[in-house]
Amino acid sequence: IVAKELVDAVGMQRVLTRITYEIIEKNKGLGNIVIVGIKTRGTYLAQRIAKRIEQLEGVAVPVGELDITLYRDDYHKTGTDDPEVHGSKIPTNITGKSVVLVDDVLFTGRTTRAAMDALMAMGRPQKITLAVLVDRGHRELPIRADFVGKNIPTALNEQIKVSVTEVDGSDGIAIESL
Ligand code: 3GP
Ligand code: 5GP
Ligand code: MG
Repeated sequence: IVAKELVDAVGMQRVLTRITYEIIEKNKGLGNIVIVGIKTRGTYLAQRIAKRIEQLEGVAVPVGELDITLYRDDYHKTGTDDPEVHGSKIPTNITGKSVVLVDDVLFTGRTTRAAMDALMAMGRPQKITLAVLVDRGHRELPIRADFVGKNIPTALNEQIKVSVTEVDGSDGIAIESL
């Protein structure tokens, strides 16, 4: 496996700060917003965005999480199986809210679709938007992100490695070719 660092810790911090400003701009007043991270790393990114919003705007934003995993663990092949929602912790009723979904990597779009299904089953959000740290392309559904950290075109045999301090001990984005 050959790994190449694309974004270092400082760069990742900048990207998250930019996404946070974009979310603030698109959600005037922030009173209606709920941030929902997709486990595992999306959860930590969601918490950081919420913390940054609080630092910048003085507004405490509710943060929730969805646990979505692939039905089978052969996730390097695309288009084989669909992700399933295994659990969720959403701190508030999302009906009427502007939900910002947060994930580390957007690939086929199937995880996002499963996340939207789960949210819709819980209530009727006024709006759902999507923030991702990396868009690696290869969509298989008509899904796009509203807030994108980095567009990183990949080959199917490449993989994006997202590290977050909370799980991996450091922040960064790397690309690995298998
Ligand atoms: P995450 O839970 O923090 O997103 O799916 C388990 C981990 O494997 C994911 O961590 C993700 O980083 C990594 N991973 C790498 N490639 C893939 C992929 O194609 N699909 C999925 N679901 N996870 C992948
Ligand atoms: P999708 O459902 O859009 O195909 O894939 C999105 C989910 O799979 C995300 O939660 C993401 O963590 C994971 N994923 C897909 N491709 C990659 C990748 O190259 N790197 C990492 N880190 N995660 C990936
Ligand atoms: Mg993920």
